[in-house]
Amino acid sequence: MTGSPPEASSPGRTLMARLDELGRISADSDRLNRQPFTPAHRQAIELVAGWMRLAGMSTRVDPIGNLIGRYEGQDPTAPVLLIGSHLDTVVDAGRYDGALGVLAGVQVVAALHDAEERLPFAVEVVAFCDEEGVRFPTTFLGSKAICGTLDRKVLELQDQAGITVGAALRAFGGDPDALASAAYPPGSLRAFLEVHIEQGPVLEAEDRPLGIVTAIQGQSRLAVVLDGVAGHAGTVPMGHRRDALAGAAEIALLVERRCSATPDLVGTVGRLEVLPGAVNVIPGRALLTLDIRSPSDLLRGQAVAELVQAIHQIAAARGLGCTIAREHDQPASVCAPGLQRVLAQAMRAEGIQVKYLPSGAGHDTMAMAAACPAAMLFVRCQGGISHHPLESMTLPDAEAALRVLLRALRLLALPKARP
Ligand code: HGY
Ligand code: MN
Ligand code: MN
Repeated sequence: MTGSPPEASSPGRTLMARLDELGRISADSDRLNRQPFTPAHRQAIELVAGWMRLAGMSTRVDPIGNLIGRYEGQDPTAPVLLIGSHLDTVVDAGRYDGALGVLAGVQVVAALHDAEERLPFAVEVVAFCDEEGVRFPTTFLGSKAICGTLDRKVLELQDQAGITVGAALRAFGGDPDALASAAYPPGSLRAFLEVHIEQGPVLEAEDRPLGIVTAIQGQSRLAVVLDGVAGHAGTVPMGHRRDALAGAAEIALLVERRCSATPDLVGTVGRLEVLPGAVNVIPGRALLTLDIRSPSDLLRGQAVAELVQAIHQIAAARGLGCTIAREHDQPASVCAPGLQRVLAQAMRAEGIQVKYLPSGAGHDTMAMAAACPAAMLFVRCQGGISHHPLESMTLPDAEAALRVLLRALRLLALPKARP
């Protein structure tokens, strides 16, 4: 079992050292890639569970592969305060996205444990199995299961190897037939708090270590398949081609143009697959993904509808077959005002100027809002870089986040405190 690394001499140093250690658990030797229901996921669970037990928590893995540590409170029947974030990563990820929220939760429970302090309610720390939605075309598998909002149809979704969520989960040791038991009973969750790097430039630009998230923008994910005709790159005249990649390129530029022209709207074509993918063959098929986001669900809905229509028109004009699958829609989510006030009070008590900001990135907090008041504390990340190995944060900011989170827990423990 891994304890606090020897060089760690403070909660912040322990946190940073553990983030480094956890950040080395990956399916790939040359980059951080930790997908749900994989050996790397299992290894990460074992490492974090060991740290949870060191912090006086009991640990369990629920039917969908969430790791949950529980630190008992004075009243075992009181609604639980849940802290956490996700254990999965994107491909070639940074080591703070997700992991910070899990290990910050472990660290503040360790502080309570070291002080032999029991709050009126149990504190549970959760490491969600899948938030990024990189392996499977769906997101928030872990947090939706905990909220009881996970549609069983997702079990049929496949990864790029054709393995379904259900099969991968079963092979991982999870239980797709017991998903309902992963849900916390209504009213059993007092609140959910997530510490997360900002993944944007605002806090650094304003020289702020921390920020309270006001709202998280809504997101739509679509998968487009374009079917043309593969052919000889040398013999097929340009006017006779049905080039799937050329169609995809026109669509990618349309997404960029449409979203650049609209404030509060962002659009990304993140994945593009070209088949057969040979230098001298006209692409017969192109698969591309769209990620459209906005704080306004109306704006996002209008943009998606217009883009879908325009994509079909581009395909028709080029003689391409076209299918568009709506894979994911998550409405914008306002963070619980009461919890925002507690975080603000905690920041002031720690001598940190309060800063509010929206989140461009999606987070488990949006899913958790279905079950309880949910809020987020952002931590400055250098250059706003994320979903990239250069993702980074500083020791002082880690210390500040831990102090504010611990202070917030104690504020929530005060009589009459309501999130
Ligand atoms: O895509 C997102 O916004 C998050 O990092 N999953
Ligand atoms: Mn994240
Ligand atoms: Mn992410």
